[in-house]
Amino acid sequence: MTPILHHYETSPFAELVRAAMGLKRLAWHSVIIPNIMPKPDLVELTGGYARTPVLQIGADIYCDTAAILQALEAHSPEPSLYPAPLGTLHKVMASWAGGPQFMAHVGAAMGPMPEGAMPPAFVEDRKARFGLDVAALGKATPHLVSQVLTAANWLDASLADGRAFVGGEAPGHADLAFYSNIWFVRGIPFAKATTEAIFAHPNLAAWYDRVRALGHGTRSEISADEAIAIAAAATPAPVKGSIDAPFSAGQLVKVRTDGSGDAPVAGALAQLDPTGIILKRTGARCGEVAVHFPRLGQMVLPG
Ligand SMILES: N[C@@H](CCC(=O)N[C@@H](CS)C(=O)NCC(=O)O)C(=O)O
Repeated sequence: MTPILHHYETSPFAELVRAAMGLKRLAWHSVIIPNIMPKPDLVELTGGYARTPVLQIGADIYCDTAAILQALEAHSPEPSLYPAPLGTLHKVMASWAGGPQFMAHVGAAMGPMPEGAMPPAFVEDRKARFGLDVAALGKATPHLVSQVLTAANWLDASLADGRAFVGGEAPGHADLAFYSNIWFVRGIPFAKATTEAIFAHPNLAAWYDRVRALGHGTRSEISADEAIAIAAAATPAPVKGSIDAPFSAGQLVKVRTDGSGDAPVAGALAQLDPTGIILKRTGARCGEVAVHFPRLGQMVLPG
């Protein structure tokens, strides 16, 4: 079944997944979603999760890049996103890149934007959902740039022994996570000074070109309605994992991103173990779907 990515062009986490499609040389369908709320077609599939990106394989819906990359790895194991010798350590590095370093890169890139450069509706959305304070961001920018340049220095030093990628000769999840942060800064003209400071690191600059050369695989556009029809016609894949105590199979729970005001997703528990969370739920248009989350960073609440 062809993977479907629900995304928009300027999202760094979406770029991470597009690059994963390139690494695996996959053919995939693209559904463009709004970059602000509301997102009714996306929420029809997820049950509430509204971040970007979301992956769909038939009636299985994957929220968060951690769950998405794991799904792509299972869908198409070679070449691996977790090559030796780092293997699963790629996830550890990607969670740092996608956590504190993501905030630093986005802040460093957007902080220098003059007032009015961001559309008012975008500013309002990010204020309501993530507490964006444009004036405070402007003041924090020098600090955030220092965090970005520390990561750039570490990455450059890691590559100084001549390795092609973070873990050696083969690219993996960590490369994509570092790359997508830098890709975002590089795409904002107001952040030119920071971009130049990042790319002044020669090992990093050559590595960036190697990751970019992975491409995005073979992309073809479909509509949100078509994606929802594909979910309605499909059945969720069999669940392989187990359920950790004190929860039980079929129990109604809510899953919410830890530390966020994001809407929770309600459903019947089908899996809850260190490899991930799966809820079964039914949407009016998509029918029964299995919604997948990573275990790290998600809170599971009874009822
Ligand atoms: N931990 C999530 C983070 C996703 C995330 O925060 N994405 C940003 C865009 S890059 C987002 O959802 N912004 C709000 C939106 O797109 O509506 C992941 O790894 O996928």
